[in-house]
Amino acid sequence: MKIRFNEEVREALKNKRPLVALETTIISHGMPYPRNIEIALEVEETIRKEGAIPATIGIIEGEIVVGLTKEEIIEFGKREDVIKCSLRDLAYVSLNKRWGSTTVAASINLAKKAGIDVFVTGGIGGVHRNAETTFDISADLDELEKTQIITVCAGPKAILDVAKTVEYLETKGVPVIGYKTSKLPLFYTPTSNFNVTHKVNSAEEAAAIYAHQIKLGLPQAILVCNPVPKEASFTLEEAENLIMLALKEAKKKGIKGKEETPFLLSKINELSKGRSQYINEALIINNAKIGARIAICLNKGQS
Ligand code: PSU
Ligand code: MN
Repeated sequence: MKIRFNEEVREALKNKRPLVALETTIISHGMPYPRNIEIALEVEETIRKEGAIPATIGIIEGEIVVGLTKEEIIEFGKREDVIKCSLRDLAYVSLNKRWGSTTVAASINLAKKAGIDVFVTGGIGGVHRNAETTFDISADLDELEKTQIITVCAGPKAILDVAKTVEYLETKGVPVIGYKTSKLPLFYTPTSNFNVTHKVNSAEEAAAIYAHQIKLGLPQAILVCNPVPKEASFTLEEAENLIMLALKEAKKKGIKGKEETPFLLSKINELSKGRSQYINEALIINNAKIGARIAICLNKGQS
């Protein structure tokens, strides 16, 4: 399979330096312009400052790219014809030479093929509310089952059915590791009433579990859940009120399938007058820091 790398990522792969993969759906469908661009670049800078190398993944005119250039990231943030690509969309978008942003599912698939062991995002997709009738379960979950990679997030998004998402991850054998917490963070909130599978107290510990997961021949990803900083978060009640309002709007407008997550995120942002975007920014930067530290620890262990 042909993957295009930028100079920085190619060098890092060659010299076995610590790499952190990043997705592009959060840029094209997760954050409003122009903050999407500013944050995507700041996330990359945060990773570099920690001493690791960022590799943002996307599809440009059909070409699979691991490690977008700064100009390409800006273009991803500006264009309105970028297709949100989960696994099922990759072949079509690639063959037809379109621009595609990769979700968690597509990004971890491509990151692993490129030889990267750490991936950072905001929140993963999961089992949607009312999945018992809609069957809407994000491909992110099944890909986490199949892809050995550390995925750092701020927990499943609270717009989901969290209880079902947690059960689904258990069925799939994906360990949900709390970073310095034994309670599951829910994206907008640093804590919840759900327990994580195990808690780690450091990046070293997270890297060690992953290394051991590989040694044991377990194919799954390790999901590291890093709570959003408390000073930039909603309370559980605030989040739930906003989510209920946004879900009602989505239902009224008949929004479903791949449009649901982007719609809810932008509606919640509108209803909260930009506060949810502020939270989203804080948590992704926070995840980038931890992801970079884990990548560095893993790299030390491997060399
Ligand atoms: N979390 C965010 N913003 C996002 C997403 C997650 O804060 O834009 C994206 C991710 O790319 C994730 C996708 O993989 O939403 C899930 O979409 P779906 O529920 O349609 O599988
Ligand atoms: Mn879906």
